[in-house]
Amino acid sequence: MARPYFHAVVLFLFVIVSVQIYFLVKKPEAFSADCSNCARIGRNGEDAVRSESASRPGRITTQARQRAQGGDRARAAIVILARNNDVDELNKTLSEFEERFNGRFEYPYVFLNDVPFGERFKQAIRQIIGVNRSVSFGTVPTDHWSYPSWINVTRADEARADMEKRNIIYGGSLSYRHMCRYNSGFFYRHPLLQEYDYYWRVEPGVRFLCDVDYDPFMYLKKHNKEYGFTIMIPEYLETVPTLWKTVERFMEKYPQYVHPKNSLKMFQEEEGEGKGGYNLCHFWSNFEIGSLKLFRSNAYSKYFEFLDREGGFFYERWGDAPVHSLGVALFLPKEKIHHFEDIGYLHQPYSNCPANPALQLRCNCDPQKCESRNNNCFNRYLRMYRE
Ligand SMILES: Nc1nc2c(ncn2[C@@H]2O[C@H](COP(=O)(O)OP(=O)(O)O)[C@@H](O)[C@H]2O)c(=O)[nH]1
Ligand SMILES: [Mg+2]
Repeated sequence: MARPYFHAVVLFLFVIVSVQIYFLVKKPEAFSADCSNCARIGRNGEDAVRSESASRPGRITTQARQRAQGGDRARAAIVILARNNDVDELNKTLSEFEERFNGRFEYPYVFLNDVPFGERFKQAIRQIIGVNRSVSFGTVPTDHWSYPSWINVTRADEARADMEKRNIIYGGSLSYRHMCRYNSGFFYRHPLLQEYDYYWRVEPGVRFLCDVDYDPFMYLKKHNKEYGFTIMIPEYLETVPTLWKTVERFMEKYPQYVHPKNSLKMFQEEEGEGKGGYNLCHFWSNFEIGSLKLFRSNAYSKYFEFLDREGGFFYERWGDAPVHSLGVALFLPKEKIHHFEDIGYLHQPYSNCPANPALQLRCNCDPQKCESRNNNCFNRYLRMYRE
């Protein structure tokens, strides 16, 4: 090769290599493939995350994100039963939930509805959580959200009219009853949930008041726990007058399903309270992080079937909270139930706020004004737990 040409080629190669080195060192994200979100997750994204997070309450740190995404993950989903017109409430709830937890862990979302979700809803959700995230939208099968054949519809109509007259909350609502029955015995059977082992129930409008910087699903898994709650409160007696008796009959008929170390005592009136019937306490099921194994078990299936045959979802107004709680109590020993004391949570009008300063992870709540403690139901749980 002639000398001038040789120099030109060497110079050309030098320039090419220098440019590549410059981009690799200074702008690594320019080389990562198919990454629309690089400012947040690229190697150089650390600064972007810090500066972005400095102005926002959730503060997703790079270390937290790496820890979250590098560690073991559970087969788990965030499950949200919602209506098409819940978009505004979901916007607030999910923005906070992403900020506080799921922006780091990126667990998939499953939205369920008794009617198909409209395009507007789906687009709004994708916009809130980001188009690169996993989200699915499912419709509830009609027979999971309608009267079963054995229900006397006239009797159900009369019961609703009567409860409405007595001003019982949601007493006159048929859709509320379908919702409670669905959450009690069907949500975990939805085809979109079949690939998961754990779920976190989230409702439109709820708030998450503290950062959650660890994976609660993995916590349950590692500690062999199956049901997690934040708040316990008493149920309205008028909505469940025969539920306890029905559960007692279930236990008589199917003693083989009741766990020998069950936790039922927690829900039973003590001396001085009554005659050993239901104390009306329940885990407030608008928040749940749990294993789907419990609900898919033969024991729970038989239990739900037994309750459903009685018709109390329609002739009374059995809520999914007492139904889940009594199921949990029947089939799980206390060691498998977990109080997520550290998860700051608000579903009007009650909240949970960690009292222990060590658990106050950038919380936006006041433990002094927190109803989840110092109520009879939670105290009952604590006493049982410590026994
Ligand atoms: N798709 C659908 N979701 C419902 C319906 N009724 C209630 N839900 C959902 O069921 C959950 C509980 O309902 P909510 O109105 O919050 O009841 P509350 O918490 O007992 O006052 C929420 O996730 C609602 O979005 C309904 O008719 N259709
Ligand atoms: Mg609610």
